[in-house]
Amino acid sequence: MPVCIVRNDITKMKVDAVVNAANRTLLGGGGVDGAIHKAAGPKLLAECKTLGGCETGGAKLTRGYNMPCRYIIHTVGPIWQDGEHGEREKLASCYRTSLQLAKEAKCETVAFPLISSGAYGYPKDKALRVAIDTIGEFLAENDMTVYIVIFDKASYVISEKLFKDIKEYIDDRYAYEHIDRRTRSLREFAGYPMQMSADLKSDSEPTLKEAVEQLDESFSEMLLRKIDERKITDAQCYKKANIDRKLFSKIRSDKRYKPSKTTAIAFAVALELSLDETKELLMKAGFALSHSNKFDIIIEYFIEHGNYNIFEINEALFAFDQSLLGS
Ligand code: AR6
Repeated sequence: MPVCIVRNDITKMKVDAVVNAANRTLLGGGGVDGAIHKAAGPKLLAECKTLGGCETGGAKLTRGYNMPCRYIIHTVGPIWQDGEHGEREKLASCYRTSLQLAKEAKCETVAFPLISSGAYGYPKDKALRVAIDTIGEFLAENDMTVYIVIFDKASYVISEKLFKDIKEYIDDRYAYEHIDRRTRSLREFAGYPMQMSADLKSDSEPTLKEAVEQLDESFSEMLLRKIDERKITDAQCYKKANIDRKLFSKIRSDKRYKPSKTTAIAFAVALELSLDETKELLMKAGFALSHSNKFDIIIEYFIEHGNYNIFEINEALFAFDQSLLGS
């Protein structure tokens, strides 16, 4: 997946380059910086001493030494004051400069910590937004897999308001599901045939017969048709879906390709499908959206709110400990 948020210790990441949240001296410190120097060993400090420091928003590259990565990219984030002192631009520059260095060093995989969000005090939700937006802009033009590594046990990094909104949405839908289950047992008891979809409230859901008829068009065919209808290019679609090019080519060339559920939803989001169209596309891949799991309800929340920003959706999924969208 081109951008992936993971919970891990960054010193354990097996990637081409790990980014370090350093200070202007580049001579080590606490937090991630301390952990990276400890894991890489004393030769890292020896190389850092030759670099002559680094300005805020800049980045410098060293070898990885005892770390599992080939390179360490040391970047210096801004110290948060009040958000009115150019903090955002300086932080975005850290991501841009580091990614540029990684590209020049021919790295295919890079892992970032949430720069500035520890000792430098940048609010975590805002820091994550800058990371995701800036990495997203870079990936629109470049092929690379970028991990954002979150270390803390803190349950969420999205804004409290969004977290609360989604939580309420989930709670409401879970309640519906209980009614649904009751309705379903009553229907079964009364001898009504079961429908294919998990959501029995809507009369517009296809019957089994209709569903079988819809098998005529496969997932891959429907996807390609929708791309044409939306008048977007393949690349615009798979990039917006956070899917890598190789996987997209596989889907394009294999009419009967069976994607994972997260991949199928990622395409629905990239194509900005309505909820009904999303369900249709999912059905072609053998999946449904149900109210009995949080993942599905979160997806529904974003589609219902017309928010098709896959990175924002992934932030929310991450905050609720769910699988992320993409390949
Ligand atoms: N893996 C991933 N993330 C981590 C790890 C780890 N092993 N350890 C901490 N974090 P910080 P800054 C998270 O303070 O705010 C240093 O002393 C942490 O929870 O490391 O840019 C430097 O020398 C937080 O979310 O970096 C500078 O003086 C994020 O990494 C100063 O701190 C960044 O926290 C830089 O401050």
